[in-house]
Amino acid sequence: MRDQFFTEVEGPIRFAGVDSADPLTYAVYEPDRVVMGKRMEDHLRIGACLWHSFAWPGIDMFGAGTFDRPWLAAGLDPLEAAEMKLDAAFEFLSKLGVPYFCVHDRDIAPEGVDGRDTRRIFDAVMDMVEERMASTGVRLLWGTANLFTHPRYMSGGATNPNPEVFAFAAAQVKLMLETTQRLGGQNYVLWGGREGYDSLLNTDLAHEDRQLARFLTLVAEHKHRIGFEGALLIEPKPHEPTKHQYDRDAATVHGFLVRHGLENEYKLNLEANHATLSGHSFHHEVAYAVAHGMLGSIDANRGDYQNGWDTDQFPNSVDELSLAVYEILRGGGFTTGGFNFDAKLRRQSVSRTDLFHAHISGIDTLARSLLVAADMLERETLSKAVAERYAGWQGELGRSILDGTASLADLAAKVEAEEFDPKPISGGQERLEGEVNRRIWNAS
Ligand code: XLS
Ligand code: NI
Ligand code: NI
Repeated sequence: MRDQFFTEVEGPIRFAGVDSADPLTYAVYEPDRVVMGKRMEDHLRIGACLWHSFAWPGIDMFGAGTFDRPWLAAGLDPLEAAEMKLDAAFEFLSKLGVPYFCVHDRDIAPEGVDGRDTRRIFDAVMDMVEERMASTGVRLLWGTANLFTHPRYMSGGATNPNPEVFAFAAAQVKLMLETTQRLGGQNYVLWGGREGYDSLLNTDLAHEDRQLARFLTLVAEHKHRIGFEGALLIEPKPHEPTKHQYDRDAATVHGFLVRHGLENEYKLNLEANHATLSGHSFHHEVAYAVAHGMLGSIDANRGDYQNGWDTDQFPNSVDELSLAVYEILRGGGFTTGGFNFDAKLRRQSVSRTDLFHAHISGIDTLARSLLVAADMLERETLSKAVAERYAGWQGELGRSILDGTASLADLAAKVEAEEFDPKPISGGQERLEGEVNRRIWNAS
């Protein structure tokens, strides 16, 4: 493995505290620091993604690639380009000092001239990945298949009107699921970027619903057949690239899974920017998943308050992330999941070293949010107030309602007999907002 693409950075990046003048150090992230009985690294389980940082040249709808990424140059032999890309990626990951990475099949193994050639490239590339994982110790948080870039998928993979495309997508997922297992991946993710529609005028909604359910059932069956021990995760997003995507948000995906008897087969991979695109806060999406036992993993990033698309910026707000991390901790923390930086540089951040600055700042934001979340949990900043607010449900009336013994008529009779006259009690939102802020300002 060559070690030559990030020569400005010595690595591995070390913790040096908030007062360090060196931006290529961690200000808060200390992998071995113990927080609530667990190492920071084991709480956060940080990973970097290979798509935005290594497979995207900095193009946008109006302009050419701006980044200095020699492995993406035109005219290279696909295997030579793949090898360079993997060398760069694994040099970056080990210098950054994070335990995991995430990848789509097509980020590193492009399609060849025909099916056989595609398979030849794929096998050779995955051997290279395996070697680099072994030599660096970096592990796979999750693998996934790209079912959205190639024109064959323009009308969807699982929800394509053509069953041959469904079969093609199934074959691609089968191979990538098996490869994720071979590489020791902790999860397998399905993001349905084109599982949706652009126009209802040409779409059979009920048919596509059945197709998607069948696809997810087949994937779950195959997981059990091969004995993959990781978790299957679905990543919600409301739209982009299609106008409407079936996996809109956590609650929609959860409802779909329940409707098709798949709720024990899949969990959720929640992305901050997808939450805000769907009109929710990221805190809401995480809280929903935790409340229903559906939390799998997180794609860490952020949107832009002025733009209505998936800008995938690096997270920088402790105020927003602390509450999401709080929910994760409250739910017992990650099992197979972690924080994957599904985030990309701005197109003007052309230096390769910018990749380090972006990840370091995002990782420190997460680490700081972890400290705040742990502090809130230990001090019962929110849990006490919430428990008090619902305390009535511990009494006889509350229990009789929830265990189903009280009928509507029983309740009506009780209201009359006992002359119920419940008085409004303050929800105390501003007080709690102030208390959360105190933890954000003071946690250490
Ligand atoms: C795109 C998604 C994608 C998934 C993996 O918006 O975030 O990157 O995480 O396919
Ligand atoms: Ni994502
Ligand atoms: Ni995204």
